[in-house]
Amino acid sequence: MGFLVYLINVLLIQLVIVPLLNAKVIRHTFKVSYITGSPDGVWTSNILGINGEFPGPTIEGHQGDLLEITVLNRIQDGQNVSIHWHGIHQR
Ligand SMILES: [Cu+2]
Repeated sequence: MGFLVYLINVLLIQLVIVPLLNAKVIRHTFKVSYITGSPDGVWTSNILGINGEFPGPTIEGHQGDLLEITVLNRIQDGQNVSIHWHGIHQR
């Protein structure tokens, strides 16, 4: 029983406390607008880009970090914009 408590404490510290102590706030500003591009490599057309790029910028962080993303709608014809992410576990 004593070893199990020790193991749980070690895991708690390593998986929860240490990441929180090293956590950072990572801020990005995404300006969404039309750009000219050919994401399929064939046809060039107006596509939505972020900060003039497609695909958008890479966001890097570590467990426990807080991501603060400001999205500015700069779509020239006044459309609404929404952002979502794929491929990561989010809370
Ligand atoms: Cu999607």
